[in-house]
Amino acid sequence: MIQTRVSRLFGLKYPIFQGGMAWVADAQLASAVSNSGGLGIISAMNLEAGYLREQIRLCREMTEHPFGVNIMLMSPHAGECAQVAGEEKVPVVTTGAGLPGKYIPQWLEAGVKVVPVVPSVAIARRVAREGACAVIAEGCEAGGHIGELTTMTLVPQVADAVDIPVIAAGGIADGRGVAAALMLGAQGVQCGTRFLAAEECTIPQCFKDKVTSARDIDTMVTGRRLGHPVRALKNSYMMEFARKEADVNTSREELEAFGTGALWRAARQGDMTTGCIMAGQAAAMVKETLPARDIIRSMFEEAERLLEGAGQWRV
Ligand code: TUI
Repeated sequence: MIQTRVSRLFGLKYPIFQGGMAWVADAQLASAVSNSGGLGIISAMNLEAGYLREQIRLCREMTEHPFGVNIMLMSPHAGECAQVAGEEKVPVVTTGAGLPGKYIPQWLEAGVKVVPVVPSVAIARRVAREGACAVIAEGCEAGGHIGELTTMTLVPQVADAVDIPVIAAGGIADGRGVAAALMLGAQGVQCGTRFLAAEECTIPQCFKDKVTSARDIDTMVTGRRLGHPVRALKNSYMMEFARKEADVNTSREELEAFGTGALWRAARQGDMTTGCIMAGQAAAMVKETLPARDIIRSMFEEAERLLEGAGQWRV
């Protein structure tokens, strides 16, 4: 068994977090991952706090294991969601798309473990100083809102820079990725794209089919001009976004409006043409839909075999 500082700190059988994907990561997926020995995470998305409270309570009915909540800091409702996470005393809060500093004291006060996603060494150092108990170092192979650095370069630098445990994210979808992440100095992994194709994931089948049929070069990044780049599968929507973004006559407001509701259309309405099918580069490594339990077990069995053999490698 691969036991690490991350599995011990969060009380997990396997040191794996499920990414807090907006419009995807609900109580059903989170409880399935937590019941399988990982840390399931509910996304607060950009909705009001009532939705989050309801999902937290639903999740508690479906699992006795620890789970977490992801607060997307760009949400206009981040403040009220941060408060609900504290009031409900969720075991773990992860944050994304911003700096969580102003919320950390209230979470620590409530006994919540804080684990921000960090795209750089400087931000990792900053949140460690502010009270985070671990960080998720996410490379730009990931889906959704991303930073600039790759997992391969970010993880070892963050591991050298902070004393708290590091969880690697971005591009990890199998046991080779888990083993590599541990070799880079991480003590755990976070996977988003792999869980898009979990049986318990409630997105439409057509979204899962897009993931399992994706090739290596099927994702693209748009939104750099807005300061929040987003990786998703190539489709008409993403091509049109790229065209508008390159056109100097497209205003910032128009571009932002074009982004609004696009992920919801793909993930909840099954709109594969004018929706934004957010997924990471690891989509090409996801071949089949499986129960969360089988995804996690096979990843860690493979990683264990690889790490056992690592000492005998010769070039
Ligand atoms: O947050 C994510 N991934 C997301 S959020 C999301 S919802 C969305 N929808 C449409 C447009 C934009 C977002 C979809 N995917 N991942 C975690 C993550 N956090 N990646 C990068 C960061 C990050 C970036 C900058 C964390 C901190 C940070 O601080 C610097 C700053 O300037 O805020």
